[in-house]
Amino acid sequence: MMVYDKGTGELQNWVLAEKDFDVQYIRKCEAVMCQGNGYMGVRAALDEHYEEQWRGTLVAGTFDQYQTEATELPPCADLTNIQLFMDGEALDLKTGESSDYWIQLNLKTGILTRSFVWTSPSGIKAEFLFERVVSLHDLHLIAARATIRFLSDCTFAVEAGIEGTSRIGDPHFHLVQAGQRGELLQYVEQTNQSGISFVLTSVCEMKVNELVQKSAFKQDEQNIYQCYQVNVKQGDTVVVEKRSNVYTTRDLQTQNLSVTALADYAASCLQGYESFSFNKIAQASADAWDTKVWSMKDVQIDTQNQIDQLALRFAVYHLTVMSPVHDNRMNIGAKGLSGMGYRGHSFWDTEIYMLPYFIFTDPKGARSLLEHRYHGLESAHKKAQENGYCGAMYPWESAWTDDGEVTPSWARTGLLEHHITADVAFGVYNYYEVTADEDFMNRYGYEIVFDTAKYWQSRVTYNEQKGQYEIRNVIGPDEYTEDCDNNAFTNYMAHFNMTLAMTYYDKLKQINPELLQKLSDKLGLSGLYDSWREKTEKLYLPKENQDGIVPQDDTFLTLPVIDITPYKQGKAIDFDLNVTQVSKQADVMVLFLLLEDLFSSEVKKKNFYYYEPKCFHHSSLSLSSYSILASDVKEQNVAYDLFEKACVIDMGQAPYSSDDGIHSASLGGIWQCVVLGFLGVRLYGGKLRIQPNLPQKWQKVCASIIWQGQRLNITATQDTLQVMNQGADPVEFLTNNKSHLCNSHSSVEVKEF
Ligand code: IFM
Repeated sequence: MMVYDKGTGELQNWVLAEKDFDVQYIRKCEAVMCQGNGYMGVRAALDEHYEEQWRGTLVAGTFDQYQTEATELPPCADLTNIQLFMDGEALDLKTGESSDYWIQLNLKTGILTRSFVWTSPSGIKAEFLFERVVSLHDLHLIAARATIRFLSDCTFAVEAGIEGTSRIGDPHFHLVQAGQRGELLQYVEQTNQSGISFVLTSVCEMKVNELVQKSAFKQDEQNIYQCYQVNVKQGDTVVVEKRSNVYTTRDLQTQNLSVTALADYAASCLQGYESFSFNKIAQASADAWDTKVWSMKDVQIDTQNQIDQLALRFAVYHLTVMSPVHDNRMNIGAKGLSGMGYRGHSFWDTEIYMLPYFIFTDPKGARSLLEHRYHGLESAHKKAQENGYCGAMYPWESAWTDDGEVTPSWARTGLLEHHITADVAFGVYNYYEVTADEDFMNRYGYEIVFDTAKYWQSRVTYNEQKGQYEIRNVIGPDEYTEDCDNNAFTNYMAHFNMTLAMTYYDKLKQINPELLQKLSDKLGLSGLYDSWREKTEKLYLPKENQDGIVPQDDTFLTLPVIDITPYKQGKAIDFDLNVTQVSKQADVMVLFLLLEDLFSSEVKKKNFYYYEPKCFHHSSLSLSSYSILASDVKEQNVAYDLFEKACVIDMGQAPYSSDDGIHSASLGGIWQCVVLGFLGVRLYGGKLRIQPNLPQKWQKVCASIIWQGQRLNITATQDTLQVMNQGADPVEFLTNNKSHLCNSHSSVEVKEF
């Protein structure tokens, strides 16, 4: 069973813990306690081996294709193993007797610890403490320490090294070389299809009562180890420290090095840490968590329900671990770097669910994610051409920038889920308005928006009878409704994309005609403006019907309605999801959130109560969207209830729910529920709006955001709002439809909203 918070005192609401060793939670723990730094994700696999484990270290961007399967992010050889033997018996918590078991992830420092007392089947007893850190200070570094205090005499042995055999998934690698390099172990392997070389280097040190021990080297076919064997007495303490690093030939900083030179470099970096104890490495990483993350991005909630605070920190922790924002050739996977689910691919999840967090807290990171989309334009052109369209049609699932569409062939989403192209353009708009980063727009943003708008004008089809343009044969966000016409979300977003292109076109004509000319020549924009105008004027945008309901698509509202309550309670689905008014996830709601001023509050509320009872929330993206919408229409209790449900998608009790990785979008969504929903921070008509709506159980929320380069500290209670501007320039914001000016280094208080 997951126990939520083990933290006390200053660490209260910082520690995610699991009591008892329970194999049915082993994989979920690996994912929810995954450590990392955006460069790599290291599942929290236990140091010793169990067949239930899915050990895995994933390095962002290192995709490979196995046979004809869709390309995926494969786990490299394992560096986390430390196997312990007492009188020849391997530490194995499934045997013997254990007590006082705890595994805990300290979100504040990023350190994973595990402690217990174990008595082997033959009666040897010891206390164990394992600690591990994946450094946020040096993105390539992993450090671990095992401390064993013996309560019996025995012969104690250790094997720790680099294992090619203990990982899951298809065979993606071949071994290039493995062996000793002075004191170090070094392992070089290469992906079979994409040819990426991984250089894994590791070193151990073992002390018995402070005395350093000598190790021996062992190798079997795909594994290399440092081994120790000593006789220990009751009361002795053994400390094993293991340091490892990971480099690949895809790394930006070392991309010009040959594999041999990279191996030399990796070895020298690890030797550079020779004088560094685990404590030093862990401290440097904890300091990085403090300066890069918590001192800037912690959202503090004064709540009757402490789990809310932990959930928020859990989300921010994972948003850090999962996001390769150090490299603009990479995007965030739907399971981050915490598991093999969705093969490491990126979806609309990035722009709609994770990007807002980066836009408001780490604009540089947000820019990197959008630059990744810029680098994907070639692939998007290819997809458009293959489908008979113009411009840039983004792949529904993407991996490496030039891999193109990587949705597995059995999934129809790759063929039909087209809204992602407009979602990317929306991401550009959102980023630009909040950051005012003109340099990004000049280099990348305008081009993305024009190119995607070029696609949409070729994608729409004219319905002679109705005298309107339509978008037929799509899957909208609700993936249970396959192949529909005029999905409201898709149509409105396509309209938004083309309108945005016209707005930017007009703007550039005035302020930067040279750039407009350059882009026009490059993209062939001539004549497109008229096409955008005609198509936006005549594109069918489904309006609310006489009951105030915006039809999700042309047929959804005509389908039979069924009560899905029994199915939500566990009844097996025994009807066709595609021809019933049921949805997998938020659809029309996302439209209301992104294009909020197109619909009245009354319409939003009616639609919320129409669609929510028909929604299974089978996608982890769904609950947060519904929660924010409920906040928007002032249904605070409902919003809070949905938020709480979103919080337990990964952190909750269900044993296998996150085995193949955490749910990235849901974690971005949790942050959004609080900051965009309850705190009411929004981009509204190009302005910053802050309209708090705290749940009853909350007394106060404090968050820090960056608006157009100025850092704002926002504090809201049930009836007051305080905005403190730490920046050098004044910031204007809207609350209660009134504009407030917050001068540099001063604060504004608003009462009664
Ligand atoms: O992008 C989502 C989609 O909306 C629902 N299925 C899972 C995908 C990845 O998270």
